[in-house]
Amino acid sequence: MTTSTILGACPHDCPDTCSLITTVQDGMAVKVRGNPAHSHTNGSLCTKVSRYTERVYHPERLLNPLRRIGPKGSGQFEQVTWKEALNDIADRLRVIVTSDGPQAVVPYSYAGTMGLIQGEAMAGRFFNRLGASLLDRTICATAGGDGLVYTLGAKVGMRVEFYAESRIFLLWGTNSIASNLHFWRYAQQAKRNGAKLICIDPRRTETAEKCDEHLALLPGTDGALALAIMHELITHDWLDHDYIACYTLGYERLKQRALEWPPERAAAVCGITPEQIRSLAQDYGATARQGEPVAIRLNYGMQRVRGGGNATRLVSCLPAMTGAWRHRAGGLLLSSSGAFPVRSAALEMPELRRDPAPRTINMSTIGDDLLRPASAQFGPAIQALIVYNSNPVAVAPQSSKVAEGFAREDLFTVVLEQFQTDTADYADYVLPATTQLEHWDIHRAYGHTDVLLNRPAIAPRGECKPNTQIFRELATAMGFTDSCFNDSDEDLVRTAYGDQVSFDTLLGQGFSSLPLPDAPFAQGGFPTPSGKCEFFSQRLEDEGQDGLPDYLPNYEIPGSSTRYPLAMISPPARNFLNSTFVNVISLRDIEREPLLEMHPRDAAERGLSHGKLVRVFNDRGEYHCRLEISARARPGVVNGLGIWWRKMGIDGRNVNELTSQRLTDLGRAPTFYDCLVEVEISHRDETGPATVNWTA
Ligand SMILES: Nc1nc2c(c(=O)[nH]1)N[C@H]1C(S)=C(S)[C@@H](COP(=O)(O)OP(=O)(O)OC[C@H]3O[C@@H](n4cnc5c(=O)[nH]c(N)nc54)[C@H](O)[C@@H]3O)O[C@H]1N2
Ligand SMILES: Nc1nc2c(c(=O)[nH]1)N[C@H]1C(S)=C(S)[C@@H](COP(=O)(O)OP(=O)(O)OC[C@H]3O[C@@H](n4cnc5c(=O)[nH]c(N)nc54)[C@H](O)[C@@H]3O)O[C@H]1N2
Ligand SMILES: [Mo]
Repeated sequence: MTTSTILGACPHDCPDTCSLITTVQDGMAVKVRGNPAHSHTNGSLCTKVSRYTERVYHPERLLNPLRRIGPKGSGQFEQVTWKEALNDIADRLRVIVTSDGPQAVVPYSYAGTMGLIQGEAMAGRFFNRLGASLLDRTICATAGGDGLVYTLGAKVGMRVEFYAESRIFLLWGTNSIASNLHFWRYAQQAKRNGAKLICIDPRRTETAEKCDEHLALLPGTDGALALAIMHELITHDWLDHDYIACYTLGYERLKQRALEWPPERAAAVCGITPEQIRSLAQDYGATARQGEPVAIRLNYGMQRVRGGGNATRLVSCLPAMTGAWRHRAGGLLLSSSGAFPVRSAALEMPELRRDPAPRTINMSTIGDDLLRPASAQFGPAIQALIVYNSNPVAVAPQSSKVAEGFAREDLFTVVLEQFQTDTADYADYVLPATTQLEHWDIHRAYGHTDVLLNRPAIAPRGECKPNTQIFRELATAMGFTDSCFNDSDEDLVRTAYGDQVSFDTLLGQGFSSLPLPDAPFAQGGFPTPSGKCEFFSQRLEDEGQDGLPDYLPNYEIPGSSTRYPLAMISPPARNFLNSTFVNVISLRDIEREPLLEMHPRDAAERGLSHGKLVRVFNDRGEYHCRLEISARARPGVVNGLGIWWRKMGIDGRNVNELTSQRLTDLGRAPTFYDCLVEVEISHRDETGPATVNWTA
């Protein structure tokens, strides 16, 4: 028996990007564990990824190319050879390019793997060479990301390890224990050192429970809360006047706006008490005024609403007002991804593109866009869709439209996948893709600042190929002879950072820390046009927007509708990663089945009892799931934890049946948590596919 260990990187869309050690015996991966030498991973993995081998050797892994034989969406396929599949796909694409132009072909991908190589490297080259439409990858983070860029200048912030030294610690729109587990260790260290932890989240999450305080505000009201905190900072003079004068822009104007937001006004909007706001502002402001470090961990949960970009701008003004940035344990972090010097153009080669100004399709409105006819404004109707690293039929908003679009008989759809997902069910061809244990990759992170290398631990299963190889072979089948399609995955891995990161270090220990200052903005130096923290943004003003950040109410304001009196949010279930892992039986057993959490008062008003099947509905659609009467839900807000595969839902649908395709103020992102619904008893019979014994 031969045993070896291989260093890798967790590929999943999570801030933690853990360093993995895979044990291989006689060519089989038998165990995946966290690397103790990597400080952020600290030798432990989440429940999901510690079961990674269950996913890799899952009996339902796709191992051969498949061609559709039944109606779209029916999931009926026959096995074909790679040669047949690739030649036929190339023929079909050529016909579409000839008749409608290359922009009728659309790539659709997100972060099924966060690897730079199996992500947009060879795929980018292929679509650039083809001249396909561009994809605006907005589904997760662009509202907050743009908010940050307009205020701080980039997606950068505090170093995560220094949170352990902060005194006041705000966990804002983040369920760290579920979705950023390795960060929670720093929060616990801070707490042991005497820090106060305050959670700002409509849901009483496992994280909120463990904090010293929890403000359960209404979804989409964070901007109002931030303005009221500013009001208190100003009226109590908990400000760092020197920092404001030297390193910020637009303070006087922002001050005028903030003074319009006394705690009473914000409390009425947020659905909390003025005392809660005063106390929060005092904890944050007075502690900062004493020269102690105060830190904010912001996460993407608070920017999935109409005003998500502006709310992010407002929150990210706070550390500059208080001078929190002076300390390495003070400031804010939403995402660290801007710190990584990735050579995207060298990977994706936009110069292969002949048309310099192609159209862009927004992935968040794929439902409407698939149903749009050709027009002068839109360009050609979408005729072909090539999906990889994503499961849009389950994860994109307003999924009835998405499924209707995917069901178009005249749409040619290719899906590169590891599993027969909801999206794969609609494919004309399903191409089997390797997992992280079977291919090379290199990573950046958004919750720390280390580069990670992933080496293949085992040979590809069955006939699976890495995404890169599939696009290489598709390029050959299309007759593209450019030499860039000959680059191996190892070549690409070395290209990603060039000589900015030592490859020997990566090969030796699996990771390499970026050389960064401890306190990046202690003396200003923000990567904005002015070099200052921009409370006022001339760039936004020039684009016709409000140069000052403001509170923008939701499209669907909680409590504003008598027909749909409940606001619904749909944050992640702890044991799934978006819609990934839903088919891993041991994890699904923990999450049981799709459910909706509701406050006891809202349940009583509707005569609903625990464990009943309910119908959740609005004008966009309906969805049936199990009711969980729970103290995790605040009055007026229901929580539909996601993201289940539709076909595992009780009625073959999931929570995105109810979400809308309306976009955020900045970043053109979806508004998943800006959604009103009503709930009533369901009269469906209870024998749906995912139904389990509720009392078990
Ligand atoms: N286990 C697990 N981990 C994950 C994921 C997963 O699906 N499962 N998803 C990954 C992905 S894709 C991402 S983008 C990251 C970040 O994942 P996100 O889920 O975006 O972020 P979280 O940080 O968990 O924040 C979600 C929290 O925000 C709260 N929230 C909802 N609306 C509001 C609001 O209006 N205001 C405030 N203040 N809070 C609100 C929710 O109740 C929830 O507790 O996590 C990643 N990690
Ligand atoms: N209602 C609601 N909807 C949401 C959210 C929410 O909070 N509420 N969250 C949103 C967010 S934050 C995000 S990021 C999106 C996530 O949406 P997606 O990025 O689509 O994420 P997943 O659902 O995990 O699907 C990723 C797919 O990629 C596949 N995959 C993984 N690795 C590889 C690979 O190497 N090659 C190939 N070919 N395939 C691979 C996996 O098998 C999986 O099916 O969902 C969004 N949708
Ligand atoms: Mo995400």
